[in-house]
Amino acid sequence: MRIRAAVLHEPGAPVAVEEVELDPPKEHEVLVRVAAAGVCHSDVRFADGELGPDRWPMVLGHEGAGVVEAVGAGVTHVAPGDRVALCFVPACRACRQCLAGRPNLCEPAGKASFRGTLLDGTSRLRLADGTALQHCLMTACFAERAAVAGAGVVPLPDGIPLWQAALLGCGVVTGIGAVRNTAQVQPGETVCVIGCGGVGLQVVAGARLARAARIIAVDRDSAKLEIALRRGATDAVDASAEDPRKAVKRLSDGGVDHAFEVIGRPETIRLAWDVLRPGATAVVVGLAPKGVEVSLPAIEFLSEKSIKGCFYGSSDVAAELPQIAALVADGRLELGDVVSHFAGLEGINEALDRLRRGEGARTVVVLDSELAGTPPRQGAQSRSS
Ligand code: PAD
Ligand code: ZN
Repeated sequence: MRIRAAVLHEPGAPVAVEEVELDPPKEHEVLVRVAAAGVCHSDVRFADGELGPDRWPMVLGHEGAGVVEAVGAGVTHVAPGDRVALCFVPACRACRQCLAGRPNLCEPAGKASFRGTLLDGTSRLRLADGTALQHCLMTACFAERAAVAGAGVVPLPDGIPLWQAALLGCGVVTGIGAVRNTAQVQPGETVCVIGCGGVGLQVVAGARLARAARIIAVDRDSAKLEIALRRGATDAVDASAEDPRKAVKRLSDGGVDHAFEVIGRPETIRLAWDVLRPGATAVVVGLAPKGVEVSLPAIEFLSEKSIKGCFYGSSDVAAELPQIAALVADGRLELGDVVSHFAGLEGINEALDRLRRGEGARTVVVLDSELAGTPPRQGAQSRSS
C-alpha cells in the first residue's frame, strides 16, 4: 500500500515527507495504523548522520502508538482493532541476553535494528522507484502505517489517549526504567538528572515514583526545569546561570547517590561522574554521536564510584510497559505535561530543529487525529503545522 512517511534520504538535508510503498506484514509481523508519534533526540542523531554510515535512506520515528490493522500468521497476542504502543526491541526470548533476563539487549533484535530491517533481514518499505528503505529501530512510525515485528506491539489498557501513549515506547519506558531497573534507586536516596528533555523528565518522574528523597534537576532551559519541578524534582539547577557541579554538590551535601546523564555529550557525562559521592553510580542514558569519547579521572575508581550504560531503561518492555501505562491511567504518572508541541508529518523538520536548539520538551506528531484523541487546550503551547 501507499503511505505518507518522513524519509531521511541523506543526513544534512531536510527529511522529506513523501509517499512510499509499504508491503503487507509477513509471518509474526503486525500492521499498525499509527495515531501519533513522539520526536526523540535519537531521531536527531539519525537525521544528522551521527550514528555511523549506511543508516539511510530510512523512514524515521521509533516512539509511537496506534491501532492494529492486520496481523501476519502466528501473531496471537493482538488482533485488528487493538490499541497498541510500539516497542523498538522485539525480544526473541531465546538468545543468551534474553535468557539472562536482559531482553532489551536481545541479539537478533539488535542486529536487525542496526541493519534497519525487520527481524527476517528484509524491509517492508520502498521508495516509489523501488529502492529499499530502512525502518528506524524496527519501528519507522513517522508514517501513516507501520509494519513491525509482533513483539514490537504491546497492547494498551483503556483510558489513556493515544497522543499520550505515543510517548510510552521510548521516552517513558527508558526514563522510568533507568531509575527502576538500571540504577535501582531506593527510597530516601539522592538523585541528580542532567538533561530534562522528553526522556530526562521521565527520569525525574521515575525518581519521584521510587520515592527518592532529593531529586536535583539540571538543564540550561528554565522552561524544562519548571516542568521538572512540577514532576517531582526537589531542586532545579540552571546550568546556563551557575556552575552545575558546585550547585549539585552543595544541594546534595557533597554528592548524589545516582546521577543520570540524559543528553549524550562528553562534558555532561563527566558532570554526572563529578557529582557522585564515593560509592555512587552514574547512569548514562544519553546517546552520544559515534566516535565521541569520554575521559574520567581514574584515581577516583578508588572511591568505588561507577558508571554504567542504559539502553531502553534496561526494561522488559512487554512486561513493564503495561504497568507504566496503568500508572498513567490511574493518575500516578502524568504524560501530557511533557508535550510542548503538536505537529503534522510536515512539521517534522521544525520539530527536529527545536530539539537541536534545545527548545520544547516533546513534540507529538499526530498522524490520525481521530485515533490520537483530543489533547486538552492548555496541554501544549502550539501546533506547529
Ligand atoms: P532532548 O533534546 O529533549 O533533551 C536534552 C536536554 O538536555 C534538553 O532539555 C537540553 O536543554 C538539555 N541540555 C543540552 N545540553 C545541556 C548542557 N550542556 N547542560 C545542561 N542541559 C543541557 O532529548 P531527549 O530527552 O529526547 O533525549 C535525551 C538523550 O537520550 C538523547 O541523547 C537521546 O538520543 C537519548 C536516548 N537514549 C535512549 C536509551 O535507550 N539510552 C532512549 C531514548 C533517548
Ligand atoms: Zn527515543
